[in-house]
Formats: sequence, C-alpha cells, structure tokens
Amino acid sequence: MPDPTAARLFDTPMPLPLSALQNSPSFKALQPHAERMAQAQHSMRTLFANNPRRFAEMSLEAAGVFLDYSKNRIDGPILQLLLDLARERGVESQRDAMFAGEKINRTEHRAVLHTALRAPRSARLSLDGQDVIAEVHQVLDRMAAFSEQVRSGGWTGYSGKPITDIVNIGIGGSDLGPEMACLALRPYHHARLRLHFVSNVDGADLEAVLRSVQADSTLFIVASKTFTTTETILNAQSARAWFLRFAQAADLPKHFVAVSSNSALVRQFGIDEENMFPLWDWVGGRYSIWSAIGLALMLAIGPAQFAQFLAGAHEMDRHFQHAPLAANMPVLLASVGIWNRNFLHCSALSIAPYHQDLNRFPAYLQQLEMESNGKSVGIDGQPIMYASSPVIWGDCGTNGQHAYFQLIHQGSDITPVDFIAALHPSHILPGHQEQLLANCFSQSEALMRGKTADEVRTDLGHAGIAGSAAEALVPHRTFPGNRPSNTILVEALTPATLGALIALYEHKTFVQGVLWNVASFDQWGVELGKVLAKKIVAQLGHQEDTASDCDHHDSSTNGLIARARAVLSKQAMSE
Ligand code: G6Q
Repeated sequence: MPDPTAARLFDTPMPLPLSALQNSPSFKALQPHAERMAQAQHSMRTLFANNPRRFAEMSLEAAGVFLDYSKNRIDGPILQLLLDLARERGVESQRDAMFAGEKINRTEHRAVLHTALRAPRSARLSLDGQDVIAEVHQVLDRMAAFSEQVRSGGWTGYSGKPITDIVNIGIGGSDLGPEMACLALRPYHHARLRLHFVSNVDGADLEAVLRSVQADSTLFIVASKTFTTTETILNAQSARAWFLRFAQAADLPKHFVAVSSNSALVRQFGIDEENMFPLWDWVGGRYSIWSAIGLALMLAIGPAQFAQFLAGAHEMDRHFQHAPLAANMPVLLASVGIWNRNFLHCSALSIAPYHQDLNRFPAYLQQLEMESNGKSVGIDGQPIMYASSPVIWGDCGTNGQHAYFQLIHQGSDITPVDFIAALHPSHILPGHQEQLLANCFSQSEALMRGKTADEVRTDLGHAGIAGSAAEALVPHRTFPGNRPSNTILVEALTPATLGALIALYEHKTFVQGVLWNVASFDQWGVELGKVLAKKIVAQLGHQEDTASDCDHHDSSTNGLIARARAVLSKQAMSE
C-alpha cells in the first residue's frame, strides 16, 4: 500500500483515489474559498472593519460556556459550506448512533457511551440487555458512600487516623482526567485531603509522593481499566511493598482500593471486590473521568459537586444532541478546526488556558484529540489522503506569552490558538484578574490584527528612530496578523462549567473524527507501546554481559541496550 503520508509531505505524484470526504460537494466547493481568503481584502482586519456584527454573528453560549469564533479566517459562505460538509458526512446520524449506544467503535466492536455516565437517573438506555443508566448510578452511589466515609473521617487507616492523603496510581486516561480535574477544581477540595497523582514508571514519581505521606493516613487508588498496564501495576506493587514496611497485610483493605473492569486481576493483586469500583468496556480511557476513574475527584470535591460536574457535561450533551448545526457549539468548533487543518493547512493547535488551575488542560486535550484522531487510515481501512488531527500543545497564559508565543505571532507556521478563560478569579488577590484577562484578550486581538510596516514606522518615529535605522527594524517588528484563534469563556471555573468544557472538546473531537472518517475510539499506537518495551526489559535485566542476547534489534537499539546494561550491572554489583 503506498504511504499516503509521503504523498502529502513531498507532493509526490501518487495516483491515489480521492476519498469520500474530498469527493463531497462541500469539500470541493470550499477549496477556492481558501485561496479567496488569502487575499488582503478578506483579511480578518478587513472583515471586522466591514461588519460590526461579526462578533455577535460568530459567537454563542451553551451550558455555561461562551465561544467566540469570529477571529478565524472564515466568513458566511465558508461557514455555510462547512456545516453542509458536516451534514453530508453524516455527523448528525453518527452522533445519534453514539448516544443510542450503537457499536460505533468498529475496530473494537464496542459502544461509546461516556455520555451515559453523566445522564440523569431518570434516563433510559439499554445495551445488550443491560440497563446502562441503572448500572452507572449504582456505581456512582457506591462511590458517593465511600467518598462520604473518607471525607467525614469515618473511614480510618490502620492506626485509627482519618485519611489525609489520596494517591491515584494510573496512567494515560486513568491519570490525566482525574489529575487535570482535581487541579482545576482546587478551591472545592476537602480541607483535610491532599491529592497526589503517580503515573510515570520512573520510580522518581512514586518515590517523591511516598516521601511526603504517612502510611497510616494514606489511601491508594489503583486506577486501571485493564489492570494490565505495566506502569500502573509496578507502581501499585511498589506502593504496596512500601506500605507493608509499616503495616500488616490485613491492613491493606483500609488503604488500597481499585478502579477497574478486570475484577479477576484486581483480586489477584489482593484488593477485595468490595473495594473495587467497576467501569465498562464502552468507556474509553480518555473519556473515563466521568466514571469511577473520577473517584479521586469525587473524594476531593464531594459527591454533590461531582454530580454538578456530571450535570454540566450532560447539559453540553443535550446541546450537542439538539441544537441545529448552525448553532451547535461542538460542531462549530470542530468545523473551524477542519477549515484550519484541511484548507489553511495548519498542522498544530495551541491550547492557552488563562487560568492557573487549568494547568493540565492542554495535556488532557492533547490526549483526547491526538489519541482519538491521530490516525492516517480511514474506518474502511484505506489510507486517508488528507490531514487528520493537528498537534495539540500549549501551556497556561500568561506564561506562554513569555516563551513560545513568539512563534505564534511571527513564526513561519500558522498555529491557531484556543484561548480559554474564566471571568471570575479563583483567588482573592486584587488586580490580578484584570491583568490576566487583558493579556488574554489582547493576544487574540494582536494575532488577528497584526501590525503593518507603516504602523511600525509610526511607532518607531514616536520613539525617535527614523531613516535607515528605522527601516532596518521594520521587517522584524512587523506582524503579519490574520492568525486564527477561538476564545472560550466561562463565568467561573466550577464543577459544572468544567464538565461542560470537557464535554465540548469531547464532542468537537467526535465531529472531527466523523469528518476525517477515522476510528476515533481506538488507540493501537498506544497499545503498541504497552508491548514493545517488554522484550527490552528482559534484556536490560539480564546480568551476564553477553552481547548476543540483545542482538535481535538494529545496531542503534542493540548499542543503547548494551550501554544501559553495562551501567545497570555495575550498579547491581556495587549494591
Ligand atoms: C486512553 C488510552 C490510554 C489508557 C492507559 C491506561 O484512551 O487507552 O491512555 O487510558 O493506557 O490504561 P488502563 O486504564 O487500562 O491502565
């Protein structure tokens, strides 16, 4: 099979057929608009100047989330065609199939029902004869009862002390969601409980946490859907070994609970079923914060606030299900992303939360979007001949402004930005919030407007720099502008608005996956990582210095293994 990536990257004349997406009438009709938008009279500066209603026309609110997508290189006809494209590619029917529990995860033959995890008790949904909503609420009730006990101090450690520290051991989807959400909802935390997250198999991660906690007041949550993930199981075993230096095996049930769908392995690890909170195969790892994987979050903020978190997401679900495409926030956000990726050829999207508590949100979205849509084969198994997920990266504002924003303003690639802010601060320090928001809004304005050479000359003139000295500086101080961004605002970062914000991006990712026709709910690239290291681990652990053991790889890998073995075996001998 020819490598489609090569065709895209090097423009080689490979005779590959156009895909259904590229053949769709709206996709074809959109192409000339990209050229049109490159002309000066269609720059965003001009579009704003010519239409005072642009912001009003290109912004909307749903589930407590406000989206301004007016600072994109789009206009009415483009937007219309993008929405036609969504319709032609079956976004509405695919969406309905997902909510109805159809097995839309075709490569794993599973339903995709994270939306059922936040449906109210009164909702109805059955899957393979099981009452999904009843099962979900049964687990939520168990989580709530457990959380209440821990939070009230009724659940005590082996010495009778209440729990003070909670250590979530998990990785990927079993770590990023709870960690991101716990950080985001910091002001809602129970005063006695400190939350820790251990994911990396690098023992430094666990060791640092173990140094900061006391065994008799620490609760470990081993969070692993499969309970086979090497990093998590090794970290959990090391945590248990550490714990048993202070306590007896009989004390384990007070200090170790599990979240998993694999009860046999949980039992084998030594955790009783009554200390295990289940999840189902129709919950993808990166969509699992709403399930028992959210236990750390529920412990931190309490069952009532966790219910608000679910309710916020559910409100966004209802909006996504029922709003017409032209007023449907996830569809609009996804469509603008498709325009930037497939027509303006932007290969990255930067996430800039102007809120310190959303520190881990870029990493969370990185997994959500890149793991879901980082694919180059369509659902039909054929190579796709267009770009799919952009690279998602970013950091909190205003820090990013003092670092990589240089590239965003003046770099050779155009990187769209999603600015995210809460209008109310989550602190009481005067003056900070105005600074923060001013920075957020002025960055998107500067990206859109840019600065012309004449404007630079005027500025230089005011600073007393003229003539050749000024002309030498002009190209460096000119900003092209016309660089796209979205701004997403919530009134305050609460459990409900955080839930809605996450659900917005989940559905955006879903819509883009449908348009790109990729299998958004599998992750074979991640699965590969889970098996690749196994062979080398065995080779690294081999103490005899016989190079032939690791000769099965290429010379680079063999050489790296040999170097590591030499150091590790010396270290083992000196211990
Ligand atoms: C998420 C991925 C992946 C997964 C981790 C942890 O969608 O599948 O990030 O969550 O690999 O898997 P376990 O929960 O099974 O340990």
